[in-house]
Amino acid sequence: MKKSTKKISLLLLALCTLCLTACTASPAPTDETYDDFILVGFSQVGAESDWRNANTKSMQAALSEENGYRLIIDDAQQKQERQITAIRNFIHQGVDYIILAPTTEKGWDTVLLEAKAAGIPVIIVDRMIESEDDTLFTSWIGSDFRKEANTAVRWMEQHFGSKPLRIVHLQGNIGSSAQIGRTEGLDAGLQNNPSWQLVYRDTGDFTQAKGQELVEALLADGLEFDLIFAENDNMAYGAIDALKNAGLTPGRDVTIISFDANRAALEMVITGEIAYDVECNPLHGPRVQKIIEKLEKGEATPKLTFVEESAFDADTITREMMDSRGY
Ligand code: GZL
Repeated sequence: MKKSTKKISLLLLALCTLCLTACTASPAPTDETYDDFILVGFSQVGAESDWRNANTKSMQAALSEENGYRLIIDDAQQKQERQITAIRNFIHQGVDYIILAPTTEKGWDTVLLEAKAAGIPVIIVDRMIESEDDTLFTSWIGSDFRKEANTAVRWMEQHFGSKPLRIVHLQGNIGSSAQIGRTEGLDAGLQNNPSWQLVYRDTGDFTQAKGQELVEALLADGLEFDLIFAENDNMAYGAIDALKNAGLTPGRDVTIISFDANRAALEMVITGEIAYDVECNPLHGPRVQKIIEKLEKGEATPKLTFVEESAFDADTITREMMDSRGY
């Protein structure tokens, strides 16, 4: 597909900009045409976590005007219905590509069929969608969330073996691939380690505030537990604050396992507040840019691309590692 030579009518654009302005993370285009830009609409989950913000920044850096892109970002505030509206607006605006970071796995067929009918390629990033029809998206880039959880469970087995372990499980957004995969991994661990006991499970929506709220309530109820399995760093931060406010020492009184491996969290691995942090790489921008460049040349692109990920504990982490990662 040639670089977009579309002129977008100002009236239509002004209308779309009005309804997008309320919730876009970056200002929608104003009175310019896009003759020499590739126009990309990005429906982002929200701004719920450090991971998410790093993901957005990575997209903005790669799909920049200097690189020949005009990027419109819609922040869905973790609501699927806002993403569906945003995709319809992008179709109206006649974008060249749609990037979707889906809140949950189900419920995308109708709106992605509309994008397909409009001839707009869709690139899925981060989490996966569940659909019988894999022609609804051109490429997917993301993580293997089940593998991430298996890595965490393996570390727990090595460090706790058959010792009794009372586990509090803070889940992410229910129905998101990250939550599904990380929960499945812990469930397999519980199955294979009869001395481990799940004493509490609820969703903290991947946010620090909710993570703190849940753990504060558990402590107030006098629940006894040895380990918190937090499905992202921000919920782990909230849990750590709750433990400290209750006079407990994370890393000594309670073991914290987390996911994402943001820089702030790795600082807590160094201090021992977080015992083990499994990386979930948010830097999808350059990979999406490469896929669009291939599509612009009419070249084939990989359907699925899993990003490389590692994991960190106090014995393995170094400052050089932290400084080399970019988030
Ligand atoms: C994982 C991503 C999750 C992160 C959370 O790829 O979907 O969403 O683990 C983020 O921090 O909110």
